[in-house]
Amino acid sequence: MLTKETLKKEIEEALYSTAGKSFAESDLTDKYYALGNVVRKHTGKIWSETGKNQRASKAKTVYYFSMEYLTGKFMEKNLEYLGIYEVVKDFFEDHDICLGDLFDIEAEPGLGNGGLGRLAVAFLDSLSSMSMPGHGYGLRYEKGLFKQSIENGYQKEEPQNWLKEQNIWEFKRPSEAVEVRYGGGIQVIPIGKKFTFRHVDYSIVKAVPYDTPFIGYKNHNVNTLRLWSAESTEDLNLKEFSKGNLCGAFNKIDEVKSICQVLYPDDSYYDGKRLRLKQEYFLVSAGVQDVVRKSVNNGIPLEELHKYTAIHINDTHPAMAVPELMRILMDEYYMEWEQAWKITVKTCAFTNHTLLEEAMEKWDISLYRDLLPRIWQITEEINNRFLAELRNVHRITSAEAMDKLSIIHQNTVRMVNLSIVGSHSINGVAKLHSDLLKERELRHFYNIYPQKFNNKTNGIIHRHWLLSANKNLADLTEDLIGPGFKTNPIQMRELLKHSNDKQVLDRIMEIKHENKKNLSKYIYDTTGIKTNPHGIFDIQAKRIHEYKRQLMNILHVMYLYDKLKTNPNMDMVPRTFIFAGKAAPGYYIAKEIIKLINTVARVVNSDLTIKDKLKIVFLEDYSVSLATKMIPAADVSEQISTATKEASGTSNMKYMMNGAITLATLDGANIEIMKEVGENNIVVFGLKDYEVYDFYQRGNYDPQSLYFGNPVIKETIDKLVNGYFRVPYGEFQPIYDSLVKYGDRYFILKDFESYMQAQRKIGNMYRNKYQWAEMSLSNTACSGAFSSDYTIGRYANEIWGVKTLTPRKD
Ligand code: 26Y
Repeated sequence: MLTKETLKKEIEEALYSTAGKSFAESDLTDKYYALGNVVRKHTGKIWSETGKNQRASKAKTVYYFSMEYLTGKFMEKNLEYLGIYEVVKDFFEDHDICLGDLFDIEAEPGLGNGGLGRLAVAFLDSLSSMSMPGHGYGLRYEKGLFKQSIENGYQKEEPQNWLKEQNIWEFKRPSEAVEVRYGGGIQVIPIGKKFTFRHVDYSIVKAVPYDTPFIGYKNHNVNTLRLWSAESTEDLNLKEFSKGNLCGAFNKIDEVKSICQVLYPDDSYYDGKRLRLKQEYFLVSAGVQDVVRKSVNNGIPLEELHKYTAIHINDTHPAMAVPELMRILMDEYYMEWEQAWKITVKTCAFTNHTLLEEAMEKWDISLYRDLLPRIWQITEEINNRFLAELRNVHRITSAEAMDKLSIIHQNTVRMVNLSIVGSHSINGVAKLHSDLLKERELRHFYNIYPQKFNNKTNGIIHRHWLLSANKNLADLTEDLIGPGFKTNPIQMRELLKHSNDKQVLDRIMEIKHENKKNLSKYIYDTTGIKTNPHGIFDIQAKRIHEYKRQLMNILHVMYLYDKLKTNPNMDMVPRTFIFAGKAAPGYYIAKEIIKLINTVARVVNSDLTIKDKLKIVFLEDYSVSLATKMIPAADVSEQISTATKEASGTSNMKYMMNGAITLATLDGANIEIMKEVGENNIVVFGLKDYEVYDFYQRGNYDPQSLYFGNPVIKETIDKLVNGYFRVPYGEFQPIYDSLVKYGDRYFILKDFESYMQAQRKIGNMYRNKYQWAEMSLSNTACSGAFSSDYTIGRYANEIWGVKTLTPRKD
């Protein structure tokens, strides 16, 4: 137990060593670093003990490979998970310092785009909190996802320089650096009747690991997130330098450094860039080399690697882990192909996160071969043997099937195919998504490898989204059902016993109101917009993408505004529609949608005639921290993607946990949310998956007939182009065209009527306070099933074969 007195001493000592100042002399930033040092010290011993325990037990360990990690800030979480939050808070309060102000100093690492990166962090959190041996590998991007600002309604991007100040959570480990090789050629060297392959004339990039401790929740366990950074092996090119060519002397270094310069900001459009391929191989090669080295050092026989080690491939981005592991086993440990292949497939597992065709990675052979000649050779051989297996074992004769299955196709390497062939497990991220993989998108693979396919519905960190983000709701829950739900969140169902208790329902509404007031203040401070916390807070915060249909949301707001204009005394619950999210910098229509939201917001928010019944807010620079402020304040959670397009969604689960009512299409995990909470506690609308596929198949979707046939739709859509919003001529023409001229790919017009109806239903339900509060309580109560602890339990059991390892204290 850390007492306040000991803490005081530790902070004072840390201040002397990190800032050379006494407590009285130090400023807030000094104190933040000193506190960080204290946390590092308390973490260090547990970290070392966890490592020793894991190595000594030789317990099976999973290595999670991901190009993205959206960690959020660490200080608050680390204090909570170490169990020292209260004493630290107490100590600083004694000095009139609010912990929140200290937390604000930390830069947030935005090393991910959205759902996939946040899920990776949830998994590390759960692995560590359940004392399972599991560690992450990723890249230490110098610049995370760009910082978004809104200027004149448009998105502006700036580099996010999260490493500008010192990052106290990372530990550089130069002695564990490895070499990654690019380019060059392959020599075939005969040895007796066999061959070995020698990679020659390659260039080397040094991969230096930076480790961040991932602390488990009050369980004396600390795992590791290892992020690799690229360094040049030579300081500078001396030849060029001595010739006086200073630029040339630094060229190579710049080229090397570019590998970890920046995270690609696209999460739905694959564009085959050479630097991205370099990044992916950098992660994979450094990581797999590290895994093999650790195994060998720990006395694990490589012939049995799969019994001790699992490698997880988070979407196809790290798919080259398959040929890289083959390369190491064969070229460095002289294993035969057949044996290496068995081990590789048993070691690797793969998660698919999207069905969108345009997000599928397919590398040009020429690029792949030139940059990674040995990986190309191995990939080609994997494919040759796979095609032979299809013919000889699976007796496939259809050219169409062969064509769909082949890893190499029309001068490209299909990374989904490589991942499936090289893994023993392929999972989707929600039931519908996994079913669609089996029945549609990957059915040819399912036909030959049915046993590989499975579902693992995503999950969220309930410790973050409930215990930390909504302390009042967590406290109420604890008062009502005891503390068991904190480590076993399914117990939250016991809240249902209190569904009819008016006192409890009053308290639920009170807590929500408090949260809304806090968000209102944030909105006012950052945008100057006044919002009414007595009305409905309706939130859609996520990446801006056509399939997520922020456009449908804002079109409905335009419709409401029109109704209010015609009838300013219309009896309606005041509503605030809140948006947040980044658009990929090259995604033109998505950026236009941001401009549209801000344009509508400017007109509506300044219109005094509608008496504050409608407000629209776009909060800039969405991040984990901002989500933490927004989600607890939501009454309505907008999860309105076109059916079949959102693989799972995870924010849907976070809102549910915080008692928001989901306004949902039957897509992704929304379907499972409905099953958990019951049809009466969610509002669903829109086309179903099979209806969408039906339209595709028949090719008979006709948005124009809806446009011309439905006056409400026509009048609303026409406002995009008829000068109503006083924007430059043609500004929103592309949006209009996407709906009316180019076929409305995401069925916005088709679903519009039923979306309006669903919104009407929401408005009516909100008028009945106790009915609403009861629904809210049910949502929180039933959300425990979506804790990532359960998801990880299933990955561990059914895919990885990883078990809880009781922590040991030395
Ligand atoms: C290849 C490149 C263009 C690319 C980069 C990032 C492709 C995809 C991504 C990220 C995808 C992503 O975040 N997908 C989301 O994963 C979540 C976690 O499984 C799902 O909940 C969500 O539905 C899905 O869109």
